[in-house]
Amino acid sequence: MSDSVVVAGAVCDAGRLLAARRSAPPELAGRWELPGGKREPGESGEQALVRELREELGVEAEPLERIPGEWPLKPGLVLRVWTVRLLSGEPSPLEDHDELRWLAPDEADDVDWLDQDRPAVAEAVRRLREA
Ligand code: DCM
Repeated sequence: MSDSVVVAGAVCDAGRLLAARRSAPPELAGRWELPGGKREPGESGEQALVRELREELGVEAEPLERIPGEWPLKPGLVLRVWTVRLLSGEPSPLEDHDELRWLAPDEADDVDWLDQDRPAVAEAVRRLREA
């Protein structure tokens, strides 16, 4: 059986990256992540990401490019990440998060990212610096 997929967005706007602080479960609460969630049956990764960002942040967003790689979360579950552009709305922590921060590249290490998100965050920040 193929792995289940968690999709997450490196949401970039005005040269900054969006970080979201998890409110649950207890072992992850307080750590920061790229917002996203589990892909559902029948969805593409991009479709799942658009849905998750709508539900969690209340925004309409467009996945741009997949960040190469895939990071294991637990057996049978992997994380995939896309760069994302906001189309409309101002992100707010509607679901799963209790705080959001827009980080400039030099601020990217100011928050305690989930370990599994760190490679994708580093790549997104590298792209922000180049842009
Ligand atoms: N997850 C992660 N990194 C992200 C988003 C999610 O490691 N950027 C993990 C946390 C959970 C699982 O994926 O173990 C499912 O996420 P959620 O609870 O948000 O659906």
